[in-house]
Amino acid sequence: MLRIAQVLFAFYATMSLLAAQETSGRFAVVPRPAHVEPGDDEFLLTEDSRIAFDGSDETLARAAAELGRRLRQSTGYPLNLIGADDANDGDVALELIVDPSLGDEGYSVIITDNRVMIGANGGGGMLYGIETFMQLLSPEAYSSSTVRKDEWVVPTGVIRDSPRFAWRGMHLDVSRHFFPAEFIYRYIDMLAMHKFNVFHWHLVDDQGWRVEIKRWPRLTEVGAWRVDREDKHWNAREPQGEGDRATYGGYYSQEEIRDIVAYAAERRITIVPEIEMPAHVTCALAAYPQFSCTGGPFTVPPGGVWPITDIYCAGNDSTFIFLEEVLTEVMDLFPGKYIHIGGDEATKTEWEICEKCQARIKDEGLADEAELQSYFIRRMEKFLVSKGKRLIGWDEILEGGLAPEATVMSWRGVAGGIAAAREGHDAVMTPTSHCYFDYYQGRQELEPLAIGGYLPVSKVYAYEPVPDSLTDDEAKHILGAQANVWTEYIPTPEHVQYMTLPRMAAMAEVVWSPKEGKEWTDFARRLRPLLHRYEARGYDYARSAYSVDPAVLFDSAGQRLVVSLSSEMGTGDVRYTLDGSDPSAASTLYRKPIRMERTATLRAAAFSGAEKLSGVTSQPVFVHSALRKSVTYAVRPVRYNGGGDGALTDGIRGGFLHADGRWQGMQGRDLEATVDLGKYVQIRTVATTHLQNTYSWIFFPARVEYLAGNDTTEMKRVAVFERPLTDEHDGPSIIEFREQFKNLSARYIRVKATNVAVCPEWHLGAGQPTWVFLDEIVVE
Ligand code: TNX
Repeated sequence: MLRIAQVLFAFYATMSLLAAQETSGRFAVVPRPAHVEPGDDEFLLTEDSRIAFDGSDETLARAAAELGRRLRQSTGYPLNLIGADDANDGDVALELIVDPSLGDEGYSVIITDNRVMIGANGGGGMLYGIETFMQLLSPEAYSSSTVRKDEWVVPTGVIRDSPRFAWRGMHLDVSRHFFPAEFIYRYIDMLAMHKFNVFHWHLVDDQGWRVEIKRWPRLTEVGAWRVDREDKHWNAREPQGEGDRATYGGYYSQEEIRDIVAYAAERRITIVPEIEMPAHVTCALAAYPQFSCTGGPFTVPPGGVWPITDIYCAGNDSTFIFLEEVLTEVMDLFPGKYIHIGGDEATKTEWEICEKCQARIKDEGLADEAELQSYFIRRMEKFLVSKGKRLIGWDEILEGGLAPEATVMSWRGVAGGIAAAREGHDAVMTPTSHCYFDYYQGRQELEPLAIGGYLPVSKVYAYEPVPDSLTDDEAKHILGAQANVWTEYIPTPEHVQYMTLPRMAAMAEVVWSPKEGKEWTDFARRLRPLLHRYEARGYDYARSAYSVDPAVLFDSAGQRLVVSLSSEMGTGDVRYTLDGSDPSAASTLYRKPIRMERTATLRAAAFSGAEKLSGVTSQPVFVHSALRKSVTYAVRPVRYNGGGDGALTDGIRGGFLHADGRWQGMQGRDLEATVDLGKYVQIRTVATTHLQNTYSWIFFPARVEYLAGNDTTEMKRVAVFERPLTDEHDGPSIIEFREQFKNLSARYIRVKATNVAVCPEWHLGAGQPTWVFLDEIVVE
């Protein structure tokens, strides 16, 4: 205690004011610490460095062992453990201090030119202090094999740090795809590295039951296995048929779970298990159909199920006895305070016609099925509370009235969290808009198939968990935030890492670091060494934040299209080509917006020296006669009308993402657009593009016609294209129609795209209206 105070005094006295104003200066710690005072000297960790601590304290002994283990691994130095009083120049000292302002999880790291001191009130803070110290070394400190160096340089300075929120969560869905126990350990390491303290383990969903329950063995014997349709798109997987063997899946034994829980606890991570109810449980009903309203039979679905109508029967008392027995074993495995009971997305059509459910509604004086769900959750809460636990559930548990002590996880936006906090309930924020790591993190054409959406790392970073509309008292109920990793489209551990890193780092900063001083460019700068730490650990991670985003703009002064290039990271050299070739380290360096003189495809990537940091972004730009000419529609598109009225003649075509803000789409009817070229001109070519993505009910047009004329009332058909209807699902694909003319002059060009009109027999939406899409009418 005394020693730290003395050093601190000396240190502050010599520190320059300028350095103090710097936020994170020479330190590249993620999440950003609350207070950083950079020095201007360095400490050298060498072969002679030792770890000093008071050996009679068990917390310190454990922390010292952990720090020693980690440092030995990468440096190869002996790092002997010594008593606190033997500490000398060049050593790293761990000390328990008494500093209420740091709380249970806070710590300080003080580095002078001859000593490192990590101080905390207890074990939690000490672990975080060690993690921070590790990040002050070069990234190879995270390597599991020895990196030979004579010395490891650590910048001097003082860090005092404690977290902003108590709930710093990461979730993982192991039902949609199962990941073996060894990956769960790795995932916990990833969380620990980012100072998360909650692992929300989504153990149950329709597609697989993943936790061994001894009293109800068929939950895993049957419920953990499904027919293997991994070769098909998630939403195009046929249910298990007669004679199909359910071979795909897996589960965690109770023994494995106990070991994982202990491993997490050593890293100060509490596991919150999620046992879904009353919906998202087809796997449980496949094992025990007696707990459904209909009695089944059911099979474990190998892919998407929507809507979810096969749910637990709420009228049957044995359902509750079953669930209580399941939860009893779950509570025995997971010592944490919270049990997550799901509660989301229950379609209650079976309850509406189930005699037992209706009898329950009557007997309990409930108004409707929404209140029956509320009854269900309250009943489970009573049970959990009687065992000293707390219930947490998705925001649907607000419907029909919230159980008395429940905590709400707000996912459908933030309204659920706000409502809960106003009612005096705790809430954890996890809105899809900022927290869904199953969404795309970069340009779709450069990313592996994902569920949809767009959540780049900078948007995660921008998230603020406490809504403005809450009073200070209400805001106290916002425990923190969490990112969710749903795995419908994430089949492997490597892919989980790719989807979570580095977005997890941004979320870590949202929940750990102070709101003040948040700045994207500062984070982006600290992200680079973090990515090198990922490499040292052997983690797969996404470089999507480096990829180049083009913005095509019309320069009205110069009357031409210009393209400006940027990336989220804003670092690295952007290089590009206009001849269709792949950019290399020798290609033109981007300095200022590029003027487009003619139709070309701009291809760009980020480089650091000779190393290519990103994928190649392709942006075709069309410089043609209809550019910026006015367009009128027979019926104006409404929902998909990206770019407004000028979008069909803005020089840019829509891409694979139907909601990319470029496409014009029409549902259930044809799309007809007419371009006014302004004067009578000779026309050599007309071309249009169209999108198909049957999963989103978008089909290529059945027929496309081009008409030309000098007057909109008298137009002549000049080209026709027919397109057979696809007889199977087709993900995002784009088709171009193009017609060349020898002798055509006109002022108006009309494009008529005939909609398929209704989804075919084989489609989930059979008989429902389809979309037809069109972008850029190119006229040359
Ligand atoms: C909604 S979030 C779900 C999950 C899906 C997820 C996909 C929530 C409570 N329910 O079942 O996996 O969307 O993004």
